[in-house]
Amino acid sequence: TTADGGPAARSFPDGFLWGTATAAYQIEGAVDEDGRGPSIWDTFVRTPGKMLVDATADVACDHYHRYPEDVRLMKELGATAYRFSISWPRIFPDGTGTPNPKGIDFYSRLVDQLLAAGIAPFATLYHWDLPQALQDRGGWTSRETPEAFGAYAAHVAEQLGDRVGHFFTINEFSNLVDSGYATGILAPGLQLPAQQVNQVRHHAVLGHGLAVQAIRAHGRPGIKVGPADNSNICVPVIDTPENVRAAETAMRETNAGLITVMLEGRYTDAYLEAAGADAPAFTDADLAVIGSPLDFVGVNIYQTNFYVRASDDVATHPLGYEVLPFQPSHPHFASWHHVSPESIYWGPRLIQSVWDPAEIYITENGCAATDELVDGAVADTARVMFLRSYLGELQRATAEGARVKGYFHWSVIDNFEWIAGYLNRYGLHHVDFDTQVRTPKLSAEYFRQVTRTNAVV
Ligand code: PNW
Repeated sequence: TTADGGPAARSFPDGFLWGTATAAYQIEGAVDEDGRGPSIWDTFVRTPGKMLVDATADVACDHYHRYPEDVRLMKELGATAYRFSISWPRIFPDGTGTPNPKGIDFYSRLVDQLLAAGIAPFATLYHWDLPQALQDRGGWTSRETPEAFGAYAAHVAEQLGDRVGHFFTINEFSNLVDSGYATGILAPGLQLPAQQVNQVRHHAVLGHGLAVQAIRAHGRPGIKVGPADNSNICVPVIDTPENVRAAETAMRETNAGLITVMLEGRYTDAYLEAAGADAPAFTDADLAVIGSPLDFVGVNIYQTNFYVRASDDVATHPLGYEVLPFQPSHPHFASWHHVSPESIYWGPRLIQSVWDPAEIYITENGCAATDELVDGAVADTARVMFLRSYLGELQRATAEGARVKGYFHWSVIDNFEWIAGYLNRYGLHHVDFDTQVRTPKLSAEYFRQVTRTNAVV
């Protein structure tokens, strides 16, 4: 409490950006319109045995036609920023070659609509929808893909870089790499041996670096760029100086092939040793590109990945940290993640203490719930609880000096949740997928109070 006994200020820094996030394939629909080419997700949803439930995103939220309404919903939330992704196969239907002007037109109209509503556009270049033509030539196993990604980034920066001030390169590197090419649970659904997976990982961070350079070369001066990674969040299970140091080491080493190499420009010794003969082929020139200076770190934070504590048993824990397994009874939301609000405190704090980036954005955070419409309303009390607890932890980070500049809630509307189809709802607004009617949930009202007061309420 404050000196006068009132509630302690739970405000965010002045100018903090409040936004929502989406991805092209999850909301747009219109998969055959205006010259869009097929992506690996169009293929994947039609491949028997891949989806948990039978669904496609051929229509999804029909956002391609309803974007003016969706921008209105964001404005009503009091949002000041919006993170969306650009569909590569709308811009280059074959992945490379001649750009399709109608593809860019859609995003150009969207950006104008956002700016007119006072909402800053933040564009993600790659949220998993690789042009199928590139997959047919090896996808991210081939060096052609990061190179094509750089060329695509250059074109987008030329076309939109006058109005879009912030770009994210790739969304969730480990899902692209490990879920796409190792476990095969996401598109393209492959299960490749370790060396090829490590090569895909290298190509993903190389593509990131090439895109960073392309955006700087082709966008307006001062344009900002960074990743939107789902870095592992390592939490000191009890806050002691030794455990915090252990968690810092765990942040570097459990993310060594991804955010660590992007921020440090080299693979850690432990990463290369663990990979052994399966290490990726790479050059020093690659590492220089991968380590291109960034303006910010964007990180999607839904949960704690590892609870860690210090260990001085070098035989079992040579890196000085021990990972504690989650208890089976640890509470869960309706989909894949644990309830772990401390993740959004420790994530920014440790990213800052380890790498000291100029700025940090929370590029996604949210939770799935069943969210049934009852008498025209959704009383999603679980999501309100989620927001209050996670935002409380984020506020604590900023109050202690973490340079977090904005927060993007996943998502503004229920949408196509990948292999779970339309089962897991993440929206602040409910979508009836038969009628496309959007209805604000109770959490939308809560979010409006947060944006209005710039504080946890
Ligand atoms: C992220 N997992 O995806 C994505 O960036 C979004 O596209 C997605 O809608 C959101 O989180 C909610 O799920 C993930 O199974 C999907 O671990 C699945 C997992 C992780 C992230």
